Amino acid sequence: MRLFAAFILTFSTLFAFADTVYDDFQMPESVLQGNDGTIYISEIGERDVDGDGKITKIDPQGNRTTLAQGLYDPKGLVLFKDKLFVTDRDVVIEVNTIDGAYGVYAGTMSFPKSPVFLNDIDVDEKGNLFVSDSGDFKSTGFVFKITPAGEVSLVLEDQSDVIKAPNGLLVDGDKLFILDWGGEFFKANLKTNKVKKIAEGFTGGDGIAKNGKTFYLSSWLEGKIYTVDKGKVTVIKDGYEAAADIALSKNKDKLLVPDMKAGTLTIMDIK
Ligand SMILES: [Ca+2]
Ligand SMILES: [Ca+2]
Repeated sequence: MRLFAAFILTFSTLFAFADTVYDDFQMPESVLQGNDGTIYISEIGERDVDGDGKITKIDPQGNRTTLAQGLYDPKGLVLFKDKLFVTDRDVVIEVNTIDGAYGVYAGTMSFPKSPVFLNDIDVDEKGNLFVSDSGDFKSTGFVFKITPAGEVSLVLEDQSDVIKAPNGLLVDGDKLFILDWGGEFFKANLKTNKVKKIAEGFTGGDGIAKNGKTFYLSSWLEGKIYTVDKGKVTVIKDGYEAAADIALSKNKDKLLVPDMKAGTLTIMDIK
């Protein structure tokens, strides 16, 4: 597995357009890269099985280690001040990025509605976390906000007939971008609670990344990566088995794509 990654790394150095592929992950759902270059990956293990979920990290030299293990079905990841926040089924956990020690940050009982399928997570500049609950993946989803004091509330509650099964989240100031599993991509204003549909057709929508005005969206069901640029939708990559929650690299020149069914992490050149 290391040899394989090393070979692909060498290969991609020779041919700048080739992707770097790491394999042998157990249902990778989400990925991000910290400012020091470390890549973090959540691995579900077997779905609905407790204890086999973990967070793996790849250091800038390409060394792969387990940061935290014994989780349930970890999914969305976000870093805030060297703490890694992770959705894990019906709780949000906080992981120390140095030693991997973790604990529950927002427990099931602190949510105003019982969480069903906590999925993506993002953070604003003040440290407020936004967490999607995809519910039954049809119409029972919600978005929660968790303040730095640990208070959990529902956001956009009056838009629950519009936002049905939120998966990908991306917060940018007062704006919250939401990719719904049903395929719609929304921009919500967190001050006015107004929601606008930007684009649609991303059936099985999963992750959102943003670089300037360009959005990158993944479809888990279609195995595709899209860009949305001023409303123009383009497929930039196809053929994944299940493209999950994507992220931009720290230099914003690469897109990190976990393929949950293939068990791979692809680092794709987007320059
Ligand atoms: Ca599991
Ligand atoms: Ca997701």
